[in-house]
Amino acid sequence: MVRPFNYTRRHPGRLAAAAAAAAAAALVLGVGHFVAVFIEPAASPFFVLGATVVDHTPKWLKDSAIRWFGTNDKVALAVTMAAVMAVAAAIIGLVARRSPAWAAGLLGALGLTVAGLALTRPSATPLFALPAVVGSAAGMVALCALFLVPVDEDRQAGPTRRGFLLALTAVAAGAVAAGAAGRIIGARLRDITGDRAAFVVPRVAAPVPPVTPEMDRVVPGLTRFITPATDFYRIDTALQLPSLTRAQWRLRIHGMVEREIRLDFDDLSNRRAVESLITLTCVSNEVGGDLAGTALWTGYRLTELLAEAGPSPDADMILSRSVDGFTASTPAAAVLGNPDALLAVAMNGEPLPVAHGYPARMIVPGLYGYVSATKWVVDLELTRFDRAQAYWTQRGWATQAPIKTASRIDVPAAFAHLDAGPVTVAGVAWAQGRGIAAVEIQVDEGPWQPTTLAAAYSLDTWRQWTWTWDATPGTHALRVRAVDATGSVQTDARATPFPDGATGRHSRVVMVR
Ligand SMILES: Nc1nc2c(c(=O)[nH]1)N[C@H]1C(S)=C(S)[C@@H](COP(=O)(O)O)O[C@H]1N2
Ligand SMILES: [Mo]
Repeated sequence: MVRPFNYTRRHPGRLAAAAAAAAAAALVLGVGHFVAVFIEPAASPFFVLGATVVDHTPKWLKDSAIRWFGTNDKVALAVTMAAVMAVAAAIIGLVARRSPAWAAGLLGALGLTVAGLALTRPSATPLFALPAVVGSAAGMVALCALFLVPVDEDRQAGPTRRGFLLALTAVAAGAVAAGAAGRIIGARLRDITGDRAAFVVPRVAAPVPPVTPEMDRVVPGLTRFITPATDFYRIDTALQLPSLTRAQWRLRIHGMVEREIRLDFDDLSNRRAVESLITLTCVSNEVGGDLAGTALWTGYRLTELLAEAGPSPDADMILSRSVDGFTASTPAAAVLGNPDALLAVAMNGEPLPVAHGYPARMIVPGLYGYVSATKWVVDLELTRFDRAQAYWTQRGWATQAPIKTASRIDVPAAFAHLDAGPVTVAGVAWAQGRGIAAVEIQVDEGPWQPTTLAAAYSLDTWRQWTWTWDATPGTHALRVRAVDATGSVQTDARATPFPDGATGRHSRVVMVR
């Protein structure tokens, strides 16, 4: 007997079919991740999908993600993606029970879509499509192998449950092995810890004044004046941290300039290094939130670097770009007139941590990070606000984004149980560029009372405040407000972070017995 097609279909249950399709989909990602190691990590289908989601997440959702998950918004993304993939796999699995060919076609189409998305990534080359293409081919083969069994005419061997389980295990194991191999090899190929460790932070001719104990009170629970790099908040769109060695790094300054210039890291070391102490703040910070930190930044004055290129007076924006495609639009005036605006290479005396921009980032006092603090910066373009937009401003966030006056209660903790009598209430307040003149506190609906301010370091840094409260039994609300050095009282009008920073007064409820 001659059969036109000497394969027969397996008929796994619905759940088993979904599991098989999930394994095939995992193989697409695993093999794709492996192939991407030899091209560029950003080309991994895994990161392509994640980055596409991140780039298209509406602003309200991005904000909620930060609110709900804090800096763990990337974990939230991974969980969401896994859920979406599980649904897609279930659909493919159900199709495969009827037609393995159609299911393979569906998987292939999804794979090609990812390949197409890969080509739209900011740093994409044509090779970026390859990981998804190779991964999908592997996934399609696996899917067919899971749902079709060759028929052995002589031995009359048909599909068995055991055979299916073996195939399923093999595909899943293959997916994990390929992904893990990709991770390990990738980590080896792109390990920059050595490069970072070998970097000697440049010495500055004129160190900034030291932080004195009057500026940095030590009170349990109160934020210290300088934020250690390990505690410093991290916000960025990077799913995979860029790994850029100093030797690979270049900075191009171009656009509306007299002469385009390109600097490498050695060029920097011939220039004068300076330092400044600056409180950096994220626009996504909620009232009372902790997306702010103060560090000593060492680097090179942006005014001096830009002067070498000769910026046109018509340029009102500096569009900075990171190696992973993130962009920020900084008002040129905020940089050109400010000697503390830096191309920073060190944080608190150490090379920048990779998560904070190694080997170089921007720091501009007084502006929220999304318009000023590009990490892994490789490109500065002098341009105009009527010609260009940046990552977040394209998504509706404000183009002018000076940091708003804010104050926060660090201690006591929310809903703390306290004993009646003297209680230390303390926190920090900031109004970069203006400075903090006073911080006041209100208990329930009582009068606003002055707190004791720690000594000011500069207008661009936050200030600690402390207050001793004679707590009386009952449930009380403590509320804080700051007055900036221009005399403006921090508003109690509630505003969301979108589009230019949250406002409102931080309050905490405590129980006194
Ligand atoms: N390359 C890059 N730089 C970036 C971002 C980013 O997503 N990518 N986010 C910006 C934002 S929104 C903020 S608040 C600061 C945070 O800097 P940090 O992570 O060092 O605290 O980095 C800015 N620089
Ligand atoms: Mo931010």
